[in-house]
Amino acid sequence: MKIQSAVFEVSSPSLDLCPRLALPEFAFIGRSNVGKSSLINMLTEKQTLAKVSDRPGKTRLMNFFTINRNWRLVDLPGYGYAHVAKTDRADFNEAVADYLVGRENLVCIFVLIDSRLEPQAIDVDFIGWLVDNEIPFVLIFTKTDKQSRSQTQSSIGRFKQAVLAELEPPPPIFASSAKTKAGRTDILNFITEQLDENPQQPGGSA
Ligand SMILES: Nc1nc2c(ncn2[C@@H]2O[C@H](COP(=O)(O)OP(=O)(O)OP(=O)(O)O)[C@@H](O)[C@H]2O)c(=O)[nH]1
Ligand SMILES: [Mg+2]
Repeated sequence: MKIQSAVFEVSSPSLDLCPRLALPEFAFIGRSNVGKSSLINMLTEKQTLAKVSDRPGKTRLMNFFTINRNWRLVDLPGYGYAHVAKTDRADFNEAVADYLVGRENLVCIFVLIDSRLEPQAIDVDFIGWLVDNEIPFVLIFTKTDKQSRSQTQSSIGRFKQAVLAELEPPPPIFASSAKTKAGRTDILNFITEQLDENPQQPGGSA
């Protein structure tokens, strides 16, 4: 897919203030600093579209970006940072939980995982929360430029074994680097397939 336009639309603190439902949405979530905003900039090839920072907790609101005028990327606040609400299993922003459970035009949730780390409790808990709520997701292992390809592959292997072994069907998995653009084509192709299966609702409401 060619990205012809990528435009910031709105930031929202809560589900009821999110933009109208008309366009299919693809949301990015993961631990603070895992690289969500950087990945959005890499996919759109607009380095200043989403705000990137070394300081964890940069993204505090749900940020909506309209792509090619007919679908959206959504940059969600990271979990594992201050100002979060406790749920049974996970520790993250309450508005994000409302969005993930209740957003009707949400096509796909990309959960970002740092490819360099052993499975982290916070990610395992978050994935457990998605599974408990029967919310499908896709995994993207980030920052692969920081290590060798074989280190990334063994890290993904350990994650599959420790966290995903009982998941049926297993989630799709991608590996990415905002620096080298690794994963860009695969992720955009996946989004294209999903858009074909979930076309824009003509005159979508709300
Ligand atoms: N080398 C390298 N650095 C990356 C990559 N992705 C992100 N970073 C760096 O990691 C830091 C955090 O990136 P962000 O994109 O702001 O992370 P985030 O997940 O949006 O963080 P929050 O908004 O705080 O939740 C920044 O210093 C980025 O430059 C990557 O693929 N490779
Ligand atoms: Mg961010």
